[in-house]
Amino acid sequence: MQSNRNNSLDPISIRNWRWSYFLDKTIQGFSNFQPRAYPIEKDFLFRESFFGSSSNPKKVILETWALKTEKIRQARCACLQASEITSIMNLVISPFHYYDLPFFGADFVTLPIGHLIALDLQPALKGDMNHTQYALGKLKSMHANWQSKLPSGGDIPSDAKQYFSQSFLWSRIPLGEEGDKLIRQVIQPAFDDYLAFFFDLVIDAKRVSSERSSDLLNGQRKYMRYRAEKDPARGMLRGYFGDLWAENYINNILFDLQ
Ligand code: DBV
Repeated sequence: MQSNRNNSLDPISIRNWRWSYFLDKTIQGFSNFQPRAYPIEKDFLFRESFFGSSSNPKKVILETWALKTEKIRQARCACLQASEITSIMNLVISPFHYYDLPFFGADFVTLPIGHLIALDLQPALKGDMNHTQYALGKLKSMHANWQSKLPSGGDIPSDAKQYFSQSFLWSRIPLGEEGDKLIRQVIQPAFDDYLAFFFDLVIDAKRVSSERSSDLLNGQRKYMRYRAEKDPARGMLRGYFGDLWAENYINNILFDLQ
């Protein structure tokens, strides 16, 4: 199927993609920040493939939305729908390193086993109090409120812990009506809270010294390298779209600051 997506700001058109509410809110939020398209080749803006048995092939579609602004180096969203169940939104907003800002990360994943929800303002410099103070106060109480209404996400890889703040909203939710209700009544307002809080940080952010910028750049690169190396979707992306394309997508589009 031919794609009508020519640049990264063109709307996503995946039928029955379950996470459209969240991307719509993100697009709305950025409309006040003079967004510009982010340079992405057509081959990564839209990709379609088939999997399963040849007698009953199932379709998988992946579309990439992205933008940049004065203070945001790259905001990008990998939007994937495979057949009826598997539906993924992987959103990362990366500020320029000359602003003392965290990443905004949302990994919303629906698989036949259930929904996985990872939402956080992720530190570029976890050990630096000046950098991580954003995760205290208001964000911490937001986290306490919403996390208390959700089942826990369970353990995460120990070497991943350094890339999450103490306000990391993490949950594994069952499929079905109960799960849909939790997404509507908890995940949607939680996302709105976290995103609004992030945009407030962006509005207030002032350029930092070149010395501070290089510390932040090192921290950002370490985060991007970790995520590119340990991407939990690597196997899935390789299975659907081939090793070469998947590695290109992960290293040169999704986590392109290494
Ligand atoms: N995760 C990605 C990208 C995805 C994606 C680019 C395009 O970084 C999907 C898709 N995440 C995805 C899938 C799974 C997870 C799991 C398909 C399920 C894998 C499976 O169970 O088979 C947050 N995502 C996870 C997990 C975490 C996150 C903690 C569970 C642990 C795991 O399976 O590794 N955000 C994600 C993450 C980091 C982050 C791993 C690391 C710093 O910032």
